[in-house]
Amino acid sequence: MSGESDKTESKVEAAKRGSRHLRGTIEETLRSDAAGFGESDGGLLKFHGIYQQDDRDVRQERRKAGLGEKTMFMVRLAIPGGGLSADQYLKLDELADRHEFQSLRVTTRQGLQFHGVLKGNLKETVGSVNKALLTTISACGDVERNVMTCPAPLGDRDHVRLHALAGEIARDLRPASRAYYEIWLDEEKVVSTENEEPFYGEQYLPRKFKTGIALASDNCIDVYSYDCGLVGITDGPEIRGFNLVVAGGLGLTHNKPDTFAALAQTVGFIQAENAVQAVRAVCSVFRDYGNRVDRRHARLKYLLDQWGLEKFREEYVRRIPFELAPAVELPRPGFEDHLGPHRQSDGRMFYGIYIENGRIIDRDNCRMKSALRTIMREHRPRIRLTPHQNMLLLDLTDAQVKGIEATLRDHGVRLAQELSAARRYSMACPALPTCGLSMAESERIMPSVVDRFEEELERLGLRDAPITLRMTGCPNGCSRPYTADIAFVGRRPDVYHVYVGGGLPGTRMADLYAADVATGDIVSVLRPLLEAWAAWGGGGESLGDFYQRVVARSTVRRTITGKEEATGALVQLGIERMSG
Ligand code: SRM
Repeated sequence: MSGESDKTESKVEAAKRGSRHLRGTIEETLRSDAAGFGESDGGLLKFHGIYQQDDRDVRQERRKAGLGEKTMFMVRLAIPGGGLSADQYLKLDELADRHEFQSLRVTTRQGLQFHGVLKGNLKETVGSVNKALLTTISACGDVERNVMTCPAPLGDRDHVRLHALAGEIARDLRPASRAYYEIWLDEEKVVSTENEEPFYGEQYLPRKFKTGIALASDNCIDVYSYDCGLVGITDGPEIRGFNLVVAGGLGLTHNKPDTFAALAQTVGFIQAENAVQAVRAVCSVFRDYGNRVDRRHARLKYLLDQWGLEKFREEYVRRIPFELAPAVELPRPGFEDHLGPHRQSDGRMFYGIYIENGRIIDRDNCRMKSALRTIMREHRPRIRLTPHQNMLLLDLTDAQVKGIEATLRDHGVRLAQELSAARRYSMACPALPTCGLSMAESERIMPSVVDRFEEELERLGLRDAPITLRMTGCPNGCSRPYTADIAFVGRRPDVYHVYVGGGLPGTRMADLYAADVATGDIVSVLRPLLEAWAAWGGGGESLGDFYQRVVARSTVRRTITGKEEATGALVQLGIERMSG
């Protein structure tokens, strides 16, 4: 299927092919005394929603003591559209206490993660997740990942349809192999594994494949960052159809210019009833033509780069039994984080809680985990996790909203509507100590970086000006840094590349603004730009828009009466050199 010869396929491809549809020797290793899994089973575990990691905080110390790594696991749930019930949440909350990190973490794709799961607890954890009618299957691995959609429960037909569709796509592209159920849920073993995966085949996809569904008016899911996106076009309360966008992706490798982040491109318009088939067909092009030799290039964006949009469209059209119409022209989308209190169209309320970097944990000054547990027990709301690592509670009365706010305050949790824009829109990936790819801190230092920005923005009168700050510990793009107004991307311990010029609507890539900046200099390196933004834009436009309009487009020298000082400041401070 890959179109590549066996001689050149990557090691991961060989491991998948020899795995009997994701079984490998996972079951044997689980039963053994081994601390962890070997390389090829480690790769297969990802399809089951499990990453083998080690505690990097103690890595050196253990090495010096002649000990091996402290092996532990991250377990990720795939939750289409981020929807779960209060009972399900309470079960997960309880499970989290059994693991080293005693936390739950909302991910940037509306999933949830446990960190610090020990090998001996893996089976019980996965089993308990399934008992709660949730799953970890295909949360990771070379398959369709968690399908995202706007979490807002406005009660309108269009939003209901989006959530139903996210579930349908997830089910349609879930691996068919029974391996997961045999290993984790003790189901009877199938007699023959031949032809067990009619869609994926024995090698699955060349790498991960991500899908998101947005409405044209609100890109809160960052739809242009994924392999496949459906942008909903409404006709009154109904979704008429979708613009199909393909081949976005944010991962790149420092100093390897042949790797890049890219926004998805628009292929055409499809009728709503064809949406599941439309996504499946995009996925099948990737399955059949994606790179299986070099995993660094194994994303749909590299295939599109090689083919061009026309060739992709021709191949795509050959695979679909429905019409691909010309795309509908769309204005720039809006962005809503949906936090705070909102009225649903059925008259009830929903309420968005800000969770700093998605980490649900009890700390001295903010007992988020206890607050949420209390709220779930008392109010039993439906839940939607958001693509910005936050949580919405649905179907509430006005009195319940008041009660929820009181509980949050009692536990030291700040309400979203009281936060600065900089904090409310910020995101960071987990990075150290769990992520094996991380080169620098992210989640652990982001709160203090935001503190410093808040001070600076307050000083400039920009406290509520629209700005999104994102941080990652490496260039893989997990908190979607390249679509942010400002992003810090880890290079090595305490050093980051600084990117500027994206924005919340998610339709633009940021530029590399300053390379190799020490953590301590992160604010000072941006101060001239922030000052110019305050003087020129007055914070009325987002920082990214200001940067694109004034700085990147080389309009620095444009003289606007009364703004010469700011112009001078920009030129003087070297911002001019970034133009063009
Ligand atoms: Fe990611 C790998 C965490 C969203 C691009 N990502 C990883 C791993 C699993 C590290 C590893 O492979 O060993 C990280 C685990 C850290 C930990 O300790 O938990 C990790 N990624 C995350 C999460 C948890 C970040 C977060 O702050 O929430 C997100 C989980 C989402 C989910 O529920 O599925 C997460 N990762 C993303 C996104 C953003 C998105 O999809 O919305 C991206 C950029 C979009 C894209 O895919 O292009 C992203 N993660 C990557 C990549 C780069 C892929 C590439 O094309 O090169 C890697 C590296 C890899 O896969 O080899 C990666």
